[in-house]
Amino acid sequence: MRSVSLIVLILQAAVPIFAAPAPADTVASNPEDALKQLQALADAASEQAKQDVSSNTVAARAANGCTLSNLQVRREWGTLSASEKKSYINAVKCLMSKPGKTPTSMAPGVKNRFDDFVAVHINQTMEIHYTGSFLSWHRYFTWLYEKALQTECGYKGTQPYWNWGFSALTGLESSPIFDGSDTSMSGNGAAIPNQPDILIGTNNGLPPIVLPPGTGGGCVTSGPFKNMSVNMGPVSLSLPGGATGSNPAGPLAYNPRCLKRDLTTKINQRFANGTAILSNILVPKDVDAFQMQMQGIPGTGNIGIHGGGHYSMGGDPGRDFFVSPSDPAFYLHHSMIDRVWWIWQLLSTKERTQGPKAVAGTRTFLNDPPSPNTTIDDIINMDFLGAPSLPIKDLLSTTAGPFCYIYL
Ligand SMILES: *[C@@H]1O[C@H](CO)[C@@H](O)[C@H](O)[C@H]1NC(C)=O
Ligand SMILES: *[C@@H]1O[C@H](CO)[C@@H](O)[C@H](O)[C@H]1NC(C)=O
Ligand SMILES: *[C@@H]1O[C@H](CO)[C@@H](O)[C@H](O)[C@H]1NC(C)=O
Ligand SMILES: *[C@@H]1O[C@H](CO)[C@@H](O)[C@H](O)[C@H]1NC(C)=O
Ligand SMILES: [Cu+2]
Repeated sequence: MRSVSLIVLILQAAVPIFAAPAPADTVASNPEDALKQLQALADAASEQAKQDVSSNTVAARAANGCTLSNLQVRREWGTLSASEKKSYINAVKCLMSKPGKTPTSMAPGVKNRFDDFVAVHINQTMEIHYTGSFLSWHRYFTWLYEKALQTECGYKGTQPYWNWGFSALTGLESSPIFDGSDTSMSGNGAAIPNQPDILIGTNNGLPPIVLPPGTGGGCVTSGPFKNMSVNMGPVSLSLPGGATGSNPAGPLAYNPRCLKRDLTTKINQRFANGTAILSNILVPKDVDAFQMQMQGIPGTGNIGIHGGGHYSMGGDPGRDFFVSPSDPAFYLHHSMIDRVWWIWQLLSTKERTQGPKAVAGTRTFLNDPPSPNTTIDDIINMDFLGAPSLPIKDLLSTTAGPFCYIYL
């Protein structure tokens, strides 16, 4: 094995035609090597998706008009130009300035169009995490957000993603997403010294997971979103020391406060480094194992790449399972979650994007209370977002159903 891969390496170095390496199927333990492997897998997924679109094998199924010429390409935040980043930021601010569609009687805390998305997520949290709909629900949600930016705020680009593997190497504070510059999604919160550890999972009878505090903790002080108002929640906010915060007036009540962050590079490095991402793609062989590894298997002490991204942003609402989309960086995180799923799916396109094996799990959070298994015919309903309710089977391919996009 070793000598074969050595020969492959030498060939790659010497002969340009071998420049795109066939993705190896062992997980590199060095995060930088793993990130290269991950990119090779993403490149292969792009090629596969383009072939599917041009031969219409997937698009024909939904007859959705997805072609190579209208295929949208989502890119990593750090690869966007300054003006592309600013267009995205301005579109998000535009969404925050438009009226919401959710009736005030249903959610008094919705003050703008951005908040519509927060409210739907809060309202459905227990049916969309650790359930069979987790991946497809968040794919549809992130896409609807991208569409709102494009159609309601004139945004010409696509939804960017945050590759956590890069920020694990540089540290969050100096990453292009969180460096606090006017081309970032805003930076850290004001530093609160001597914060105690964060304890999570204290109420499920398993040993709690102890996470270190970050370098911020207070209100965000820099960048485009330093003045934004978080309007709903908290609902289930992990606070330093193991306490949980919630608004007694209710999850959808109006409770304006600053956006807080507590950037915690150690959490990013421990749970969402290049190796962790690659392992989530190469190790699980079915969707049940895939989505459990991603969200963290209770009792293992691992919060997965999904939890790793959320908890490394920290703060309020970053550490609130329900209210997390009220931090605008949420959508860059979930776009990466979707990209990981997309890469995994295209390793075995047919089984993983259609048919009963493409979903697993039940309709309730870790099946508590017990509920029926999720099926591909289950309907995803976005309440007041004004989007059609769709069966999961329409949300399994990024180039079928309502979708027509790939990732770089
Ligand atoms: C919350 O969910 C319930 C049950 O599905 C629904 O009737 C209600 O309209 C939802 N409210 C919001 C604000 O999304
Ligand atoms: C942002 O907040 C500061 C401090 O509260 C305030 O002085 C400033 O006017 C606000 N700026 C905007 C654009 O809302
Ligand atoms: C990368 O993540 C994995 C999985 O969480 C972890 O076991 C490993 O220690 C991490 N590697 C580094 C260098 O932090
Ligand atoms: C639900 O899914 C589990 C795990 O795949 C399976 O063992 C079980 O038989 C399914 N239950 C029903 C009622 O189909
Ligand atoms: Cu979520």
